[in-house]
Order: sequence, then C-alpha cells, then structure tokens
Amino acid sequence: MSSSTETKLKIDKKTLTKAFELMATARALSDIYEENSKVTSKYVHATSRGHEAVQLALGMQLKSQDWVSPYYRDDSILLGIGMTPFELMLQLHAKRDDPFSGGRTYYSHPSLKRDDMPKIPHQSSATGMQAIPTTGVAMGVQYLEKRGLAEDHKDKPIVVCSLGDASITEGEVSEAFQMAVLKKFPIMYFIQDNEWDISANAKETRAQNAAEFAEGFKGMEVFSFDGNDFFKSYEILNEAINIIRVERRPVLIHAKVPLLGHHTSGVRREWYRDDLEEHQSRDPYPIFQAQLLENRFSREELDEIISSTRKVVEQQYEQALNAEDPKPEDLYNFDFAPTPITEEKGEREPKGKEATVMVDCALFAVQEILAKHPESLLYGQDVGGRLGGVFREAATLAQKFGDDRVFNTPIQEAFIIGSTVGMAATGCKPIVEVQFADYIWPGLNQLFTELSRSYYLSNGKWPASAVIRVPIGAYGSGGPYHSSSVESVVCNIKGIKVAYPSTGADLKGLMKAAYYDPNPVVMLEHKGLYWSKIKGTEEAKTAEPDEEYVIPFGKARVVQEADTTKIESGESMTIITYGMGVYWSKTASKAFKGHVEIIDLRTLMPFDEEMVRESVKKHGKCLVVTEETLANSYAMAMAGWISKQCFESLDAPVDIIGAKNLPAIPLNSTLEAEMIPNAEEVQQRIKDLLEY
Ligand SMILES: Cc1ncc(C[n+]2csc(CCOP(=O)(O)OP(=O)(O)O)c2C)c(N)n1
Ligand SMILES: [Mg+2]
Repeated sequence: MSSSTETKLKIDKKTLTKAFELMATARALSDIYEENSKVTSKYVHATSRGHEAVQLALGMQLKSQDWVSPYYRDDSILLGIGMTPFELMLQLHAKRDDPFSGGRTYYSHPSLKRDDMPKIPHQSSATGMQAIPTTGVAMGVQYLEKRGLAEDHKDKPIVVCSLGDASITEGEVSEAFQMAVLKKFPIMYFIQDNEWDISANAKETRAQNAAEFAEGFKGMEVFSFDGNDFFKSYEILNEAINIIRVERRPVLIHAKVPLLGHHTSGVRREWYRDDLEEHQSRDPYPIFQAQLLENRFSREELDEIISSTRKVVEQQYEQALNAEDPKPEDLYNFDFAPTPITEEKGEREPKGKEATVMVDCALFAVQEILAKHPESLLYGQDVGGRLGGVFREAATLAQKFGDDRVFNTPIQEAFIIGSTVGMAATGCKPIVEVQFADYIWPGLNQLFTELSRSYYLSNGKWPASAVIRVPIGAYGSGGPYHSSSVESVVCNIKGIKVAYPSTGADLKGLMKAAYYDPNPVVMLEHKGLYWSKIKGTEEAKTAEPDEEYVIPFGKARVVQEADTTKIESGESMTIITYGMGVYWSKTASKAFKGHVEIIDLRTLMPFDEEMVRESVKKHGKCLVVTEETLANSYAMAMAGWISKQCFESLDAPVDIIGAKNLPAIPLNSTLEAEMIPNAEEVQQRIKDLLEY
C-alpha cells in the first residue's frame, strides 16, 4: 500500500490536505444522503462512493480555462473543481438556486459557466451521449487555436469527457473517439470502470475493457490503472493532462474503481450485488488514510478533518433543504434564447440582380456568413473541396475559406449534429449538413437529447447555436431513402426552430436569420426546388437578396391574394402550406382566379399564428397542403389548431392534403406519383371547398 505514495511527483501537504478534506466531504455527503434517504430519495441521485480518489485527482488538477463533462456519478469531480456541498445539495433537492439548472435536472447533472472554474456544458442523463458534444468542444477549442481566435492562456485548455465503463459500448461513443483520433483533438476520455452497468455485469456486456477497446482507435494514448489510489491517480492524470496541454492530442484514462454505493438512490445494491465484499476491500478512503499516515499526517489531523467536514456538510444539508423551491412561473424561463433578428431588413429584390436558383441563394448566404464571421464553419458529408456538396450547395467554399473551415466529415450524422452543441459552447458558429432528410435519424438522438435541451436545462447558460441544413422532399424518383419528409418529427422536438423556405430569397433571408439565432435551427431545403427544374416551380428562382437581408422566424408570406370582391361575396378560401405545396397550390388555383389566397408558412416552428388566423378568418374556408404523410402530422396539428382558433369564422371543415399513409415513397415513378400530392388533387379540393 505504501509503495504507491512513492510517486515521482511530489504532492505538497496543502494539496493532500485539500484532497483528504474533499474525500471526507464526499463521504459525508453520501452518508448523509443514506441517513436521510426518505427525504433525499424524493429525487433520484447517485454518488461517487468508491470512485472518489480518481475523481478528486482529476477535478483538483483542472484549470479555469478547461472544459469538463462529468456524468451523474461524478460529484467528487465537482467538489474537486471547487463546488461546495451546499451548491451540490441545492440540486439534490431540486431547489430554485441550484446553480446548474434551477431545479430542472437531477443531482450531479451539472452545467457551469463561471470565470474562475472549468466550464461545464449541459450534461444530459443519457449514458454516453455526452461523448459527441464534448468532443465538439474539443473541436471548437482546436479550431479557435488554429485560426488564432482563441483566448490567450499560459496553459492551453484541455477538454475532459467523463464516462462510465458501460456507457462506452454506446455506438455514438465510437463516433466521438474516431473523430478525436482522426483530428487529434485536445481531449481526455476519462473512463471509470466499476464493471457494473446497473445490474448487468462486465462479463455480460463487453468483450474488452475500455483500454482494450481504445486500441482500435489509432493515436489514442491509453493509461490504465487503479483509480482507488489517490497518489497514483494524481500522478498519472498529471502526466496525461500535460500531454494534452502541450502536445494537443487525445488520451484515454481507464481507471479501475470499486462501486461502493447504490447504483442510484432508486436501484439498491442489496437487490443484486454479489461482490460487495471484494469492492469494499478496494475502498479508496481507508487506503488514502493509511497512505497519509505514512506520509506527513497524524491520526489526529485526519480525525479532525473528518469531524469538521461532517459538521459542515450536516449544516449545509439543512440549509439546502430549507432553500426556496422553484416557482411555477419559473417553468417558462429559457425556452429559447432571444434572437437579434426580429424584423425583415435589407433588400429582398436589389435592382439589376438576375433570377438565381434556390441552391445558389443558399450558397451565397453561407459564403457571405463565412466571409464575415471567422468563427463560422461548414461541415458535413461531401461538402469539402472535392465536390462542394452532392447538390453543389457548398461549391467553391472550401477553396475560398480553407479546408479547416469547410470540410468533409465521416458518415456520422450523430457527430455532425451533436458536435454543434459543443462547438457553440466554445464560441464557434457551426453550419452543418445532413446529406438527405432520410439520414437525419442517426442524428435525431443528439438533436433531441442534447441540442434541444441545452439552453433550457442549463437554466439559460448554454444556448446551442447551430444551423443544420437538411435537403428534403421527393424529387424525380429519389426512392425510399432520398425522398422522405421529416418535418413532423423534427417539429415535435421542443427547443429548436425549423424553417422550410420555398424560394431563393426566403432561403437566403432565413439562412441568415438562422445563423444569427442563438438557438438550434433546422433548415429544411426542398431538393426539388433547388434548381426550379420541375414544371410549375419556376418562381422558386428569385433575385438574390442583398447581404443585409434577413427574415425573422415566425413570419409567413402571402404568395397570392384573393380578390376583394370574391372575399366580400363569400367565394374565397385560403391555403396554408409550405415547401412544394406552395407550387401545387399556385398551379391548382389558376383554375379559380381571384378565389384563392395562398400563405407560405416559411418557418414551421415558430409559425406565424397571426397571419394564419387572420387569413382563415378572412376567408372562412381553409385547406392545409403538405407533402408529408398525413397521419399524426404537422399539417394535421395545424388543421386542429385552425379549427379551434377560428371555429366561429369557419364555413367548412378545415381540409388537409398530404401524401398517402405508407411507410416509404417507392422508387418507381408511377408509384411515387400516386403517393405524393399534386396540383390536380389540390385543384379538386379547392373546387370542393369553394362549393361547400
Ligand atoms: C441512453 C441510456 N440508456 C439507458 C440509460 C439507463 N442507465 C442509467 S445508468 C446506466 C448504467 C451505466 O453504467 P456505467 O456507464 O458503467 O456507469 P456507472 O453507473 O456504473 O457508474 C443505465 C443503463 C440511460 N441513462 N441512458
Ligand atoms: Mg459502470
């Protein structure tokens, strides 16, 4: 036992005293939680009991310029970076002043943005899912350094992603590891191996441990050791941190630790553990005490620390328990960060500008952003220099702005989407691309679990500013995996905004608004409108608006007005639509000149409630047109909303047109045409409604 204190690194007495105080504090916390379990288990919690030594060794060596993503068992990391037990217990009791989330999320699910402490982006509770966002932080740190945009620090910042041993079997963790070694990010993956995954044992869940797994990731330097030994942990972490600070490359820590507490307050160890004695024999607390007794400390000194920390924690426990609860109205704070884009500005149709296809309006918008804002980047599959996007939507950008600003990613939609939350935390402004809407699914988890909740659950500390471009829609036999509509699923995620422009001018103005918006924005861009090649979509091609042009989200556009005489005589109706629906409706309404108003929503979340309400009230008849399958769709929800909001002014039931309710859009063009709505179908429904 004593041999491990003979480390090359001499740890001064002050540091050891601090470490012991913190370990005693962590023990006092978990003891007091157990002693008061009836009260403390109102909200679920897990503690670091058994993991304290390696966690403190890490937390105590992090600096204020560093970044760390602790997981739910990391309360000793939080003590190590300087959080007080009182602050931690405010979260335990889900109190209003919980510094992480204001009572919104569980114990030891931190987020922190203090000048004098390492930064902690929002931490979700989904095991392993922090790997991608945190690797995104490292990507942002690297980008800012390479571009000379980083703040000056004597010691360069490192990024730490802490993970339980079982969580690394999640597929997304491999995406993160792969990017870290490929790009040599300054990151530490800090794996605490207690060999448990709730009740599933290592033997059932893995063929190799974290250190062996990491061998598959070329360039990841691995340190594997007993994390229950504070001296050893402190020394190895010191070396590992130094490698990352100086050599700017990734490291994986594999620390073997006993799990001494319960999995969580709700899942008790006595229900299933058969190895408690063996784990108890590796308890870091008596080991540390024995080491300290052989190393400049007396029993009296240690006992004094143990009893005084216990008193402090007891007192802070009461204080935290009696602290104020959140008020009902607090629920509504921080749903979206305020955007500076609140009005339409700039010139939509500058004189002398030629009609420009939609795909180029998007390209020019991104080009202007990249030219003006060095913190902006564009990445995704095939957007790099060689091709410039499968739709040539990013053509020439890599050549103009460099391969470190516009680049290809591997086929990793989770990484493409999830990395933006970390990038945004560092001050970068990522614009990313999912190649086809059909492939958003592997990234949807990150969009839902991480991006959409970062601002809300960090109580307003970490907005995730990201533009996610998604080519969407059916176009010329794209078939079942290059044609799907996904807006209903995306719009169902709260905390993100969604645009679906139908013209070049709208796409450019909304792309700019999306960029300046501090929230995550999904830009749905219809492939069939990109070049206006489909008959009837010529008007998607517009003059390219000027550089200043922006359109605020939540402002629809009147595509076509009905005649006053028709409105007055009760012979008019409105169509609420977006995307390709705009063009089907325009073509269809030609047969009913002056009878049909068409509203293009332009943004689906938020949508222009006022314009929709006014338009329906004006006409008393309404048709909602979408390209999506109808069952449980955005369009159906819109029709429901209209029916309720405008019930008294409706002269007919709200009608809806959409695709047939089938699992996929078939490849064969006859089948595709049968599935998707068209102008003829819209024309028939207009007729029916006008005659109702
Ligand atoms: C994505 C996801 N799946 C399942 C869970 C439920 N869950 C919570 S903790 C846990 C075990 C994690 O084990 P490990 O990563 O080794 O951490 P430990 O609790 O052992 O410290 C599971 C399966 C979750 N939180 N997230
Ligand atoms: Mg485990």
